Amino acid sequence: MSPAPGYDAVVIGAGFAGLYMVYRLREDGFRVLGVEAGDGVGGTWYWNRYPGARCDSESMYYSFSFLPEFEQEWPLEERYPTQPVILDYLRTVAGRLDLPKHFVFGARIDSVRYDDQAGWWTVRAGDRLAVTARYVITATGALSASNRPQFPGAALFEGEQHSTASWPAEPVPLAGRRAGLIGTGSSGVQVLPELARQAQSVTVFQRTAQFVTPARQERLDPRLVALWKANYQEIRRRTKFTPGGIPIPSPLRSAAELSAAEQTALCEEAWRRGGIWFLDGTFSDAVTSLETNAIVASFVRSKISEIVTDPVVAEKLKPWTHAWGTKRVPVGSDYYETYNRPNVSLVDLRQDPIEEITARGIRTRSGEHPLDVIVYATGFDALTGSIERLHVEGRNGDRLEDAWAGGPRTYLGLMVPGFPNLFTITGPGSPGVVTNVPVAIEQHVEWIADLLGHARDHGHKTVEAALSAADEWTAHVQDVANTTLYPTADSWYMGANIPGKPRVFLPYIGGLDVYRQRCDEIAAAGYPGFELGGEPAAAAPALAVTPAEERGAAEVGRGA
Ligand code: NA7
Repeated sequence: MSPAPGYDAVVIGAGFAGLYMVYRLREDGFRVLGVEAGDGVGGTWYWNRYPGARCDSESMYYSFSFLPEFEQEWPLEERYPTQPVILDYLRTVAGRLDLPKHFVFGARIDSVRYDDQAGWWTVRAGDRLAVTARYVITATGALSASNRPQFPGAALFEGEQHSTASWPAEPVPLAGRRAGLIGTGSSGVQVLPELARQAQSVTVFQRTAQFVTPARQERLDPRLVALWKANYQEIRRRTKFTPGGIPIPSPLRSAAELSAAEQTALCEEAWRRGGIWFLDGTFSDAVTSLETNAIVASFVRSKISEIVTDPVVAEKLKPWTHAWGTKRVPVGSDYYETYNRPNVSLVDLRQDPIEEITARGIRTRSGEHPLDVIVYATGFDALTGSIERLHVEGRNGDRLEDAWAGGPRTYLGLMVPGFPNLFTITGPGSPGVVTNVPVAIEQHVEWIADLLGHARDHGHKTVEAALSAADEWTAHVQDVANTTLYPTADSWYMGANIPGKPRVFLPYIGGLDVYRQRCDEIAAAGYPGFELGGEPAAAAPALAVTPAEERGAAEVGRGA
């Protein structure tokens, strides 16, 4: 018998992607181990448990589509699901599918190495776990490697410091305390109103003003939910063939086709409906035409003036540094309104930058702001960070960080040349983060599982992206982005939020529908652009395990 790795596949992460990948591969008869850094399932929704955390996608779309019976049972109560609701959903799904027993929890992977001779990977989490597997699938989330800027003096601060991206499980006491909030992206926009409600005062340290869209959170009408559930399968079917994973009609007309009064009426109506209706529902050319973009931007600025009573604060909140939509647009509840509270103040870091953190607070150029709690809502090393932090070494010991030093190069966002049998769900070059993410995840998972089934059926031991295919796809990702205004902004889409990160457009914005079709065509044609083959050559230990892993492996039943 030829030597075999311990598992067919190791899946890293237990969010939407990891749970479904483990489930699907097990259904297909593969021996799979899931590994997760957190103590439980949930991924993003496990870590981002700050007050006010919720999803920007509406409840009826933000779930798995492969559980038709369960989706009838699961209650849909609010327009946008909150973090506790989504975490409960994922825990319930995991429990129903009996998935936790196939995971090792509390194990943060810090080394993923390919053995050229054996043709398999060794995956380690410190001294907690070491396993071998033919395939490694990263389900680590595109927005999970958090970015916490190191301000001078931070270690001296005598109060508490927390990141929204790894918020404590227990509530952080805020009553009677002075909070400082750094960052006004989606997380900062969500947490601010909650901080303001609970804390004695909040000082917001804003580096870039944002175009925030009102969420219009509300209880869902049970009659609407019933209608929804009666038609769920058809809605799901349609959802799969939309660019963004949400079946709302795309605007057909450019701003130029409308009179000024019609433009304003359209913006007003989209603003009234909130959320996706404003993000994707105004003009067909909102992120491709500078003129149209200026109309939308100017409309949002006018709303800021209407809502924020202090004109000086309103001016500071108006974005002028980037085109509307080119940085991820936060969807907020009472965000601008919160600046009308007497306990909220705003520091514009472009005028008054942070110089240091002191024992008592944050010192900006104009003076010290005394604080008891500092909240960092400073974002993520998006798309590449969570994969690079695994310290992946592929063929010949080549490091992924080196392969991506000039920017990530992938085929379909799913594979990297030189890293055989490694798959990256929602990796750079995937449309994931510019869609309703679970819909993209399901596409990726199903497509990867089909490819692994194909490889097994045809006796292939390795699957690898061809260099030429990856180069072509990577160039295509940039070409599509360059037809829009997106690359003009300093955004995490461009890697601009991380000092030293190469400036390339990271996600694929050609649309999930177009992407899906391309993937389907590739599968139907026998996977051109992928090299299939490579019989593993030499003997290697069947399973490399540390004592801790023996316990872990016993816990998970070795995926059998
Ligand atoms: P974002 O959207 O990257 O926002 C991070 C915020 O933190 C943003 O306002 C940044 O300003 C600010 N930031 C980052 N570094 C600093 C430093 N050094 N000093 C001051 N301010 C800083 O992350 P979120 O967590 O809000 O949202 C991420 C995604 O998660 C979101 O888009 C959804 O898809 C879910 P900047 O704009 O870079 O000037």
